[in-house]
Amino acid sequence: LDSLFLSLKSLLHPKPAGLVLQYGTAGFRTTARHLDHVMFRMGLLAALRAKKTMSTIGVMVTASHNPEEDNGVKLIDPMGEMVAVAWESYATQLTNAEQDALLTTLKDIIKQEAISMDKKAMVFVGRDTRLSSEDLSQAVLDGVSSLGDHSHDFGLVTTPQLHYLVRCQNTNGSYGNASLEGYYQKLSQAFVQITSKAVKLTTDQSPLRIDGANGIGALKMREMEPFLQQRLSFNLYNDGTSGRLNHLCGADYVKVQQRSPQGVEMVAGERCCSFDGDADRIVYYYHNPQGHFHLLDGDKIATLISTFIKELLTQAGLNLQLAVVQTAYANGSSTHFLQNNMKVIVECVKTGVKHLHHAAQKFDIGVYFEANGHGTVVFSDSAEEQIKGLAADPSLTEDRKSAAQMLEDTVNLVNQTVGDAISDMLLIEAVLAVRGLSVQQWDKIYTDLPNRQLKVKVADRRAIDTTDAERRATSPAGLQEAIDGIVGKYSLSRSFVRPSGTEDVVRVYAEADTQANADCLAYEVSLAVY
Ligand code: NG1
Ligand code: ZN
Repeated sequence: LDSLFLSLKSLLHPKPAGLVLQYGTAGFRTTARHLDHVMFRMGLLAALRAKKTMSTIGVMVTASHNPEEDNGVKLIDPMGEMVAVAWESYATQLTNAEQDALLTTLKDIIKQEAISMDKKAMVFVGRDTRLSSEDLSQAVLDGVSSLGDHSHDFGLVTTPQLHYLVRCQNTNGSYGNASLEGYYQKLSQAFVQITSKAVKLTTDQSPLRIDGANGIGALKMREMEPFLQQRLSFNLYNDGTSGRLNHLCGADYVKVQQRSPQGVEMVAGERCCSFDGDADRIVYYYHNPQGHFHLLDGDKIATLISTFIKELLTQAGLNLQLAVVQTAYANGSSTHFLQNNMKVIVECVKTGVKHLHHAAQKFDIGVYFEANGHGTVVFSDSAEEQIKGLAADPSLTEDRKSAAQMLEDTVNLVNQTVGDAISDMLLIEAVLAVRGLSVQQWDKIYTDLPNRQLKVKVADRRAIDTTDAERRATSPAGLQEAIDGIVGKYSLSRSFVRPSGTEDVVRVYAEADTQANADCLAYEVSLAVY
C-alpha cells in the first residue's frame, strides 16, 4: 500500500467534514454535490473487494428513479449480485471516515478481511446519463488506480448491463460474452427463437410504446434495435433528447401516481411500458376504451412469467420446484391467485431486492418481483442443466421438445443477476406473443384489490420495528393492536406500516374491497402512526 500516494490522491476528493451517509438498500444515494469523496472511496473499496474475492467487481454510478440532481453508487459482487452485507458496513465506515482517518480505516478493513495486497485487481465501472455521472465515475476510477489496480470504464450502461458484464467476466464466458454486444446478442437470439414459435393469435398488433424516463434505457434500446431483426415493433418516447430525467415519466412516476407519463400518446387498448432512470425496473399499462388507466405492475409481471414457466414445465414433463417471491406490497389478489389457482409456492420477504434475490435462489426456479417492477427469474445450476439436457434429447416427442427448447430460450432471455427492464420487457413480449394474449387479457388474469400507499413524516421513523416480513409492527407498543382494530372494520382488508429504507418517512400500505375503503383505511392507519 503506497500510503503517501494514496493520501495525496484522496486530498483531490475531500470529504466534507461531518457529513454522514449510509450504504442503504440502494447503495449510497443523495445530492450529487456530496458524492465525490464517496465515489473515490468506493473505488478503493471495490478494489479491495476484488482482491478479496479474486474476481472482477462492479461499481455503478446512478441514482435510478431519483431526480436529476441526485446521484448514487452501488457495488456489484462477482456473480453480478448486490455486494455482500458485511461489505455494506465497510462501505459506510470508509465513506464516513474523516479525511485524516481514511488510511487507518482502509488498513483496518484490509486487516479484518486478511486481504493480500500483492495481486492486481480489476474493477468494472458504469454510469447512467446524469450530468454529474461522468465526473463521479472518474472519481471511482481514481480510487481504483490509487491502489495501483486496473479498471475498465464501460461508460454509459444500464445498471443490469453492468451486473451482466461482471458475471460474464467472472464465469469465463459460460454466462455470455462480457461486452455490450454480447449482451445484445444473447438476449436478441433468445427472443427471436421464442417468438419464431409464436402463434400471433393476438389481436394486439400495435407497436409497443416504451417510455425511457429520459434515461439510459432508451439509448440502449436504440443500440439493441439492429440485433432484434425487426421481431419487436416498438416506439420510444422520453428518449432523453429533450425532457428531464425521471421528470413526470418513468416507471416510478407511473406506479406511484397511477397514471400514464407525459410524452407518451396513449391509444385505447394499446400497450405501453415505462423503464426507470437506470432501466432496472419496468411496469406496463394501457387505457381502456373509456380512457381509464390500467397498471400492470411487478405482481402482474410475476404472474404472467411464472404461469408461462409452469405451463412449459408441465408440457416438457420436468419436475422442478417453481416459486414466486414477493414483498408485503404485493397485491393480495396476486398472492391469492398464485397460491390457489396456479398452485405455486409463494414466499414473502422484506422489502429490498437482495432479500428477494436470496429467497428466490432457494428454489429450482425462483421468480421474484417487487410490486414497483423490479424483478427477474433465477434458475439453479441443476435446473439449467436439466432444461438444457432435455432440450437436446433427440428421443423426445415434438410437444415436449418444443416446450424444453422454449424453457432453454427463456433461461437465455433472462438477466439472472438482477431486475432488468430490457430483458423483462423482451420476456413479457415473448410470452404475450406465444400465448396470443393482448394486454387486456393479461390484465384480466386476476383483478387487483384497490389499494393505497401513503407516506407519513414522523419524528423518528426508527421507533417502528417490524416482524413477519414487515407485515406486523412489534414497536411502539400498541401500534399493531391499533392497526388490527382499524383493519377489522373493513372487508378484504390488509394494512401494514414500515420505516422506509430510502426516505425519511414511514410508509403505510392498505388494501380493501373498494378504492374509497382502501383510501380511508390507509388514512386511519396513518393517524395511528403518529
Ligand atoms: P423503501 O424506501 O425502503 O420503501 C424503496 C422501495 C423498494 C426498493 C427500494 C430501493 C417501495 C414501497 N419501496 O424502498 O421496493 O425498490 O426503494 O430502491 O416501493
Ligand atoms: Zn432503478
